[in-house]
Amino acid sequence: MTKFVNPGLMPTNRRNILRGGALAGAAAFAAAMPAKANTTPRRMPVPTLRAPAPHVVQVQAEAIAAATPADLSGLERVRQVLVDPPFAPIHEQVAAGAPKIVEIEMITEERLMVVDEDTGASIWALTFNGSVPGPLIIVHQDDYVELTLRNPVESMMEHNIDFHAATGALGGGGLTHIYPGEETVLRWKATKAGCFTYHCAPGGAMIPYHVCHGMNGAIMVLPRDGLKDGAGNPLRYDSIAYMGEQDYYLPKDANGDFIQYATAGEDYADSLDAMRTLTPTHSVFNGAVGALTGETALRFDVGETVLMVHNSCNMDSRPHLIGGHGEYVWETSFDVAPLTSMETWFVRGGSAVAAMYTFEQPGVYAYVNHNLIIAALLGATAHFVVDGPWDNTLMEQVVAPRAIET
Ligand SMILES: [Cu+2]
Repeated sequence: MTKFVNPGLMPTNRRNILRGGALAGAAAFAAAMPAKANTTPRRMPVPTLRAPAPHVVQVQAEAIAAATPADLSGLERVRQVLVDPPFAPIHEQVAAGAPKIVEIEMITEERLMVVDEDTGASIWALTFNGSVPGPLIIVHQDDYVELTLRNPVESMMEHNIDFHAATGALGGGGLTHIYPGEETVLRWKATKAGCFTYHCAPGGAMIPYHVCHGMNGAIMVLPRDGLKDGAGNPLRYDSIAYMGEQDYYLPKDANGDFIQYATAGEDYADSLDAMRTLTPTHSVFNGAVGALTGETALRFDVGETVLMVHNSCNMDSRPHLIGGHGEYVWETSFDVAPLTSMETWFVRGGSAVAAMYTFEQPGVYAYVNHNLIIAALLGATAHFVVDGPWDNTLMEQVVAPRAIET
């Protein structure tokens, strides 16, 4: 296997980056190393998206050094304990009191994950807190998010985080590059209300590589007075279903079998070749085929109102709830009136969307990407199992299937 980015699979660290005379950023690292490592001729050149030029970094550093210190001493601090998807952290739908500093912690964890049990497809996933997608964060508009980001010493790679909800420094990506064994703290003000994606963005080809290895998630920034319909009436939910749609590009060997790799990063060159096809081998909800079906399907009751938060960091998606609807859909921002009575809505690649629905019938609902090839063949299907009484006025099987009389 070609070991292009990480010859000998040495963990990336600040020391070996600097020894290569390169800027922080894995694309620059890759560019500094190929003569020794690239034992197999590459079919395509290394992509040209690069780390910022030194003078740009210097200008930003000088501006930050000259900035007036922010006095947030009067703000209350609260800690939000993040939880694994598809669940949401404990939160209030309407903010109590003044804006707060919301402290959160995330670990950049590199871990081997099974993508499809039927084929044995697996990936050394790059994750926030060990899950794909990363955990859902929930704050209110004008709160401050204060993230402690840690990269375990066992990691192979540099990581960072770009919050689409944040303003400046590449969404925080420019201020959060951490190597194995490092941590950083970033605070930013949530000025925009809506659902937003976040993702790792180390630089160059490493950006899609990390994103397509699972390193993305969503933050929901609620209006301080909660969600509203187009007439300004309050809208409240009983529960949240948080789903991340993840496209994977898993390399195959000459026999068409998925290749197993020994450690994170070993698949780098093969993955870039697979990604250049723009044809995912899998596109799944919450990390793996069937992660939200069967025993792990989401469960609700008739009359329950669920807010479906759908993150799609890389590919466009068109979610549809088979047997139900998007009663209220915020495709863009919570500042605008929600779309209503939607059959299928749209998630722009690189964003997260919220859709609200109150279940009226029991049974199984399939939440799918209504590119049905992606749903049925690549994996993007989740199941909602709903309990409660059946309403014959909404639907009734008047005649069960029977032979046609001749
Ligand atoms: Cu990363």
